[in-house]
Amino acid sequence: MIYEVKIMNKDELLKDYQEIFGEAGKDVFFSPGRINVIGEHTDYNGGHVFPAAISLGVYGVYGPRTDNKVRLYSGNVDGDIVEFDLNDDSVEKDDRFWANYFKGMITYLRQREDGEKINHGFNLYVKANLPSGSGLSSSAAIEMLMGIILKDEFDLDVDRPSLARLGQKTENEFVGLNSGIMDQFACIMGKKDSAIFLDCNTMKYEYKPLKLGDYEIIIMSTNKEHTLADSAYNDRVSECHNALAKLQTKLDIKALGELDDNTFDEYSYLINDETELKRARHAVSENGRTIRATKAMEDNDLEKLGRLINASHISLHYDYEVTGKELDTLAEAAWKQDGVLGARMIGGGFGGSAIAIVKKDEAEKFKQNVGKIYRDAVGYDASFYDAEIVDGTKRI
Ligand code: GAF
Repeated sequence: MIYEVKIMNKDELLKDYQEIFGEAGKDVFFSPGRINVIGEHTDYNGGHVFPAAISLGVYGVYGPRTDNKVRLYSGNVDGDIVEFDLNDDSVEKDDRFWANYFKGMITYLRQREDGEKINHGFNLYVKANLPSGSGLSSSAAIEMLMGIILKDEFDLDVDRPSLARLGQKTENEFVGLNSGIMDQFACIMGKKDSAIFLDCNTMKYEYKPLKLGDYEIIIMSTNKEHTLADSAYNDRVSECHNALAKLQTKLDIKALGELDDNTFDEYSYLINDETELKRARHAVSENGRTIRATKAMEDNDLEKLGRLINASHISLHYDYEVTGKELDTLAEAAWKQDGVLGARMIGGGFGGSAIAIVKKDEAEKFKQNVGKIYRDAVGYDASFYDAEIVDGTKRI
């Protein structure tokens, strides 16, 4: 299955809003999903990441209300309007779980110093061209959509990195996923045709133009949702924290991301648990690869970039054990095709998506060949997207 990315039209979205809420909407916003060139499961380990915002994401149409009700309607989920009071910070436990990403952001923004500026309710129509559970950060896109809408409409004094932090807090404390900062940061700080080289230890970042010459990035979705992987994700976070605590008995470090491969090697004897050792080894080696890959791209050494991307997948398979049959099938099929520099899984893993860097004139053949190998091995279709690299969450 090969998907055209459907860029939605503002008038169409305003018309939908009018039909749902029976009045005219005020403003329209777009919040992108993300890919990650390299640097997986490094963010919560204080390492580097290299993500970019994409033209697949979530649209939102906002309209103010005079009461305290928040009324949400999703154009992608079958169901009624989700309604709650602005002051209600309870966590939904029903099938409208997606509403929690909005609720978390509202709750935490209202708790800030100028939070009382959010003094009336609103209607919000959301429509995504990004499939949920595709590993392209639909949840972070929603959180940042809500963040920018509240900042703009209520004139809040909050900067974009702080909104990213509140999105992470929503995941960690409201939803229960102990994720890092990468997804929210990529969605809200994205820049057209650039990736963000972010040090998650210091939060220093630099935009690097994605200079791929004759090559392009193809997104490959397994069409296997990764939502059930939340507990396995949290296990990985704890295993890394345990490994870090063991290293801290001899090393003065705050995060695994502070270690290079050699120092890790010398002190790895302290990690007396095989699983924790493998997890930490991935976190440290992936951080090194991310720094080297970014440099390789700056130096126009695309073949080296591709090899490091492949090595990332291998490490995520053997040491981090988050790939699975679907993602391995896509990466391994991609590696065998003509004109491919590199391919790997992205995001949390266990399903979701992978990327490949492919020569533009081989792209169509690539999708046909990899699509067939995947269908034969897995029994259903993968999807391929040609997304563009775009700016972060904004009013359109
Ligand atoms: C998920 C998380 F939300 C991110 O914080 C990051 O850890 C990623 O998995 C793995 O790199 O997308």
